[in-house]
Amino acid sequence: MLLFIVWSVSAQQCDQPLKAARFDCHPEPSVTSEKCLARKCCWQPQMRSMIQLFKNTSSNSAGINVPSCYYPRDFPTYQVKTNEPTAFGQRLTIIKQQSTYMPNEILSLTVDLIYETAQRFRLRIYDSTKKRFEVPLSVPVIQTKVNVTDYDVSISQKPFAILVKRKSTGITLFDSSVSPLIYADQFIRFSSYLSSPFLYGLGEHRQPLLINVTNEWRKLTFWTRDTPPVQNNNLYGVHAFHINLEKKNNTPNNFHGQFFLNSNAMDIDLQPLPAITYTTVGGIIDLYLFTGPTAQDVIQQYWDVIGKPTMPPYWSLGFHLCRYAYNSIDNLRAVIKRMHDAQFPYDVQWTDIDAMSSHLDFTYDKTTFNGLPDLVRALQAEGKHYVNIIDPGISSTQPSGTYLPYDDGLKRAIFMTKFNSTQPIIGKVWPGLTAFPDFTNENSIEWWTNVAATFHDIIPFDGIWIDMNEPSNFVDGSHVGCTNNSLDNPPFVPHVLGNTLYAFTVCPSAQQALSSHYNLHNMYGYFEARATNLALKTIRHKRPFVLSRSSFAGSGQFTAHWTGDNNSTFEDMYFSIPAIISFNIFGIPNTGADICGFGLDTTEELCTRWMQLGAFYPFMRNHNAGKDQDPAVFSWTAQQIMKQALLMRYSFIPFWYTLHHQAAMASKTLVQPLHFEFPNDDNTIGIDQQFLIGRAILVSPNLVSNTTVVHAYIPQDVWYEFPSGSQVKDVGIFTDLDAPLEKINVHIRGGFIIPMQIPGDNLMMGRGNPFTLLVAQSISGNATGNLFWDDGDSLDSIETKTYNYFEFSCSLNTLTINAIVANYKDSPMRLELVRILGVSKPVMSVNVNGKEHNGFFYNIPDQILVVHSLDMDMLVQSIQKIEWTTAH
Ligand SMILES: *[C@@H]1O[C@H](CO)[C@@H](O)[C@H](O)[C@H]1NC(C)=O
Ligand SMILES: *[C@@H]1O[C@H](CO)[C@@H](O)[C@H](O)[C@H]1NC(C)=O
Ligand SMILES: *[C@@H]1O[C@H](CO)[C@@H](O)[C@H](O)[C@H]1NC(C)=O
Ligand SMILES: *[C@@H]1O[C@H](CO)[C@@H](O)[C@H](O)[C@H]1NC(C)=O
Ligand SMILES: *[C@@H]1O[C@H](CO)[C@@H](O)[C@H](O)[C@H]1NC(C)=O
Ligand SMILES: *[C@@H]1O[C@H](CO)[C@@H](O)[C@H](O)[C@H]1NC(C)=O
Ligand SMILES: *[C@@H]1O[C@H](CO)[C@@H](O)[C@H](O)[C@H]1NC(C)=O
Ligand SMILES: CC(=O)N[C@H]1CO[C@H](CO)[C@@H](O)[C@@H]1O
Repeated sequence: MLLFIVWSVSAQQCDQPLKAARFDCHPEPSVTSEKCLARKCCWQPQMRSMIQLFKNTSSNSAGINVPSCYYPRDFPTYQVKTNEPTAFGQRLTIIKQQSTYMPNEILSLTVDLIYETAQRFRLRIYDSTKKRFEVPLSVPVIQTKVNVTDYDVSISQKPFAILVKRKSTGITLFDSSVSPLIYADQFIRFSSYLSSPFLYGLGEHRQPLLINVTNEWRKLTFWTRDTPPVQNNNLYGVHAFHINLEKKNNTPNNFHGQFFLNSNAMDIDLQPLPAITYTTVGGIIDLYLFTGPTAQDVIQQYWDVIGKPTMPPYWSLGFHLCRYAYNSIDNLRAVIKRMHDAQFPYDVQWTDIDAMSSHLDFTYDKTTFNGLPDLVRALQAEGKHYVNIIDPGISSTQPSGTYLPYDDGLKRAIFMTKFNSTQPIIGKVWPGLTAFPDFTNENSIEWWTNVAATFHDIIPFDGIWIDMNEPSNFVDGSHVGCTNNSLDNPPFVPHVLGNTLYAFTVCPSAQQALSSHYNLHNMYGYFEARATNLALKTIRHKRPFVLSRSSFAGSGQFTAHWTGDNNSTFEDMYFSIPAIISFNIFGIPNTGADICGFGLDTTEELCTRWMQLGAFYPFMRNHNAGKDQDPAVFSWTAQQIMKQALLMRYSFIPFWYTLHHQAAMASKTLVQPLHFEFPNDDNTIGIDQQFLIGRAILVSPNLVSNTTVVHAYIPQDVWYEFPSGSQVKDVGIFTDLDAPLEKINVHIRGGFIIPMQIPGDNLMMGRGNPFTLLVAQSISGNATGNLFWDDGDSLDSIETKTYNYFEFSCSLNTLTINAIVANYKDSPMRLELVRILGVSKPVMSVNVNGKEHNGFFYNIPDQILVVHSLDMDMLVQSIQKIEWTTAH
């Protein structure tokens, strides 16, 4: 019977013995032979493998396996009708003779092949006659093609397919011939070969850094959703971007990237062929290929399209402290006092929704938080900063004339409206019934600025935390549900949590200024972050700090990010590392996780380990909903360890600040995996329990409870242990590093100079403190580094060139300090001490700017030269030198 069914479609056409090459013809749940054969596809039922049953992989995307219903070879698809060269490249029209299985298939399409740069190729496939929704992201528009590219594009006419190869190696980067293109109004599906089964990216999902589909079928869903970050669910953000490793014997490992510029709900399926399949319910096919060849190159090329990250204010690099349910100003005061008494460096105090009056945005509870404005001003007087939370749901039930955010919003008509109506769509969030601002409506910017400014007059907050902006809704769709039109219930629903597009959010049929919520849902957080960033600039005239939970490609231009409502477990601590590395790839490098865990109560051991790790997150915030977990609440011993971690972070801030500058100006990630720096060392593929800050600092945290060693990989290079400065002997191997509770393993890479500063009580208090340099020499005794410095808060320090920029270099026993730009002089920059690692011979004398300097010592066993008592003004705009002579 089974054979009969298979052969009934057409024996030859269904003969695909390579199961990894079968492409799913029925991605909806509960496929049957009848439904499959109705699509004229091949039916061969597959059992879930015993291994999967054994592993009990239960969730909605694990356990996906070989499709039972797959395309026959001759499944109807498009063929090229016309093909002509254009200024930007080539334009084809493709047609299909008959509809297949989805309603409203579009049978005539236009294909643009755009040769944008030598390393960037763009493929657009859209309806030849009717304009369709396109993602409102301002991407570069290229009118004229480049003549020389690193890629070759070829076209298959019949059936239509696109093939892209890397010229230098011949490796296939894209090949859509593997399965038929389906292009219907609400269902677009296409596939391509991958160059290897190794991918990075495709977020936001909780997953290890490396996506390895050597032996695995994987389904990832993209639809922003408020849910605890557990594996296999669609989460808060959408980033349909990945980096694919190209592996071929005897050629160096290259990387390329692929970005699907589409904001509709989608699934991305991966299978071991290896191949990728995109299934989206709207928009057009707008696909970018970036040819790297390094991973950093791919990331730069991607950020050229989506926008570079914002430069954060300097103070936001410090330690942030928050808690849900301080519940009273006395509790809040007690926390601030014990942090102060215990002398922890700390910069930013936050409050959560419990400080609001009845959970109303832009209010505070004048009873339980009586005196909050004064408390904020007192913090600010000490150089600290304050951030408050704002959710998008605006209460719609306050008496008219009493609640400006709603009244003014109604007047300006900036709320999302019900389908085919001018009435706001009403859902339910923390304050009860709420309307949802439409941040794609340009009038919403002025409204948001206006209500935020009014509140800023009461509490002068320094940054805004935008939460719940998936947007989250405690009732599905609205308080009266949704319509049953094709936006709310499309013919195909990706594998979203809750099985409908309106689960825990607003009806997709709701209307926004730019389009339906169906098309814009995934960008809700993006547009809110943009509006909030603009509002803060207008209100404070200073560099904005925004923290957003929901994000989309390009959100890094406006906001930082945290990984949402994790739990206090060692596993959650581990998953924070792949998440932060991935968000660096996504262009939101200023990311962190709730340190010590958000849900469940932490333990002293976990919180100690996590504070050590968190000291190396770009964004460092301890936040939770359980019992108190601020550092000052723990035992004396734990406090000392946490303080060490914080002092370590604060001493590296000049390095971090310079990295932020390079991210904003030159598209460099702050944090990256070992594999990106050591691409030809296969041991590094997928390492995600260790990471690099910039290119120079290797962090290897202990992520396992009750252990005192870390099994870590130290790549082949020169590495020095921090802070001791001794050189690591065993490199290029996995090794057990000593990691008792009081120690986080940190290594400095030879060849780099790290600018550091003596920490103050907070970053503003410490600004004028002396600087130090950590010089980690390479084998040949060389090293380079740089330092960017400005007032830390102005909007235009780059444009007006009101900053300082130094280049440091070390070679031939000489450290050169070159003040390239020295225009910011409001704060002293004195170099006090230099530590040079890897000085292999005893030092006899030291000269500073040609004069003998007696303030030095040489550590023989560890081969470290320390030059102290320098008191060197780095702002003297010239080249300054520190030289040393060694014994022969
Ligand atoms: C590409 O080649 C054409 C013809 O040779 C030339 O006119 C044009 O300037 C070149 N474009 C670029 C960007 O080099
Ligand atoms: C990828 O997966 C395969 C099959 O499960 C496994 O053998 C291999 O070690 C994995 N590779 C990496 C780099 O993790
Ligand atoms: C839109 O609303 C108008 C007036 O209420 C109604 O006549 C019309 O049928 C509605 N259209 C749709 C598509 O629901
Ligand atoms: C929505 O309409 C479809 C088709 O008209 C129907 O099958 C489905 O049951 C309806 N759903 C609801 C919730 O009314
Ligand atoms: C945290 O724990 C709760 C309760 O066990 C669970 O429901 C939730 O999914 C967990 N969250 C994560 C991120 O694992
Ligand atoms: C670690 O050791 C402590 C004390 O022996 C024990 O209570 C705890 O359960 C252990 N933690 C884990 C995760 O095994
Ligand atoms: C080290 O610096 C010297 C002098 O600047 C230069 O000649 C040499 O090429 C450098 N070596 C390396 C490995 O960069
Ligand atoms: C026990 C506990 O606190 N669980 C929480 C874990 O985190 C999720 C997401 O925030 C909460 O919903 C749970 O209540």
